[in-house]
Amino acid sequence: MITTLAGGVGAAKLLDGLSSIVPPEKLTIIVNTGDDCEFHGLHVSPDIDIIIYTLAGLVDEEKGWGIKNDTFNCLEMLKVYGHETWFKLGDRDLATHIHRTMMLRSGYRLSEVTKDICTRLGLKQRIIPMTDDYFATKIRTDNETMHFQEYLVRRSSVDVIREIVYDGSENAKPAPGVIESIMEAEIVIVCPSNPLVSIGTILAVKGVRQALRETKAKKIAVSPIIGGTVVKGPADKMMRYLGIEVSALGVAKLYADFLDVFVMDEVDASLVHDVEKLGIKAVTTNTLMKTKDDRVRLAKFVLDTALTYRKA
Ligand code: FO1
Repeated sequence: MITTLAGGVGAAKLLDGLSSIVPPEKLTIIVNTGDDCEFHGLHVSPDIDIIIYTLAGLVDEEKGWGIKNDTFNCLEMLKVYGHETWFKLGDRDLATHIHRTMMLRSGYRLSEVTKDICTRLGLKQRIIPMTDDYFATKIRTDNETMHFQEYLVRRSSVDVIREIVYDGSENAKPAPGVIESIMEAEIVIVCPSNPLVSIGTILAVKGVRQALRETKAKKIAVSPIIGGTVVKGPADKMMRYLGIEVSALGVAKLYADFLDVFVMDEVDASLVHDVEKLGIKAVTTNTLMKTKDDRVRLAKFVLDTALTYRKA
């Protein structure tokens, strides 16, 4: 069994590669829900949807989120009615949020709704939200505290960050299957996602970090930082503002208490020695995933490395 910790676009690409080589029933994907937000009365789970749409072949590949060839008629009409439309929800995408919200209002948990959406879209991988409980990632600046989507999308990540707030983390319990899938896995893969607001949120859910320390699984992570910058998203800016070294080494330090193996890009080969001083085996390869072949090649590399290191 392979269990993965995942954020949005970067994770979805690696998971797409993994899905080409791992039977779906052997793959569990634990997904960040700190980005979840309510828009127009609907519960939107961006990272869950990015992963589901990617694995179902529905995603808008250019943007990495949303559904390909979607239209935005509903949003245009909402704008006529004076509603804010900075978060671009396509017409077909809206159907997912309507379905999710209806099920949640009928009393189903987010994990049950996610399973239902996966089944209806023909996915056999086990996709689990990190928690069924309220959990919202918020960004504190000098003047205000705002939801992560407001910081990321509405304000294009321009603000100076003072603190990341994991609102709800004190009460949020892991969703059914989260701890079990970590404890029972042979390999746990930490996807190349934002270490603070995608993976950091999952690690902030009660018991997850402890499970990662205790599991007998081989734990391997792929760095989202390549040569000091990020492929997509604000991870580098966020790390800088919070005084964390913006490098693969900075990411490795955040995972050092549980990680066995760290996969970095070839351009970061000079950091191998420093990562290994943390007690983590460091390996390098080309980690950019521009094509489907890149996704499959990196997924194979991660699996082979985890298995090789197990035998050593
Ligand atoms: N990202 C944007 O930059 N702009 C958007 O308008 C936007 C809409 C959106 C709608 C549905 C969805 O599932 C994701 C969407 N995203 C959008 C992506 C999302 O904000 C982030 O990339 C993730 O939360 C981070 O993983």
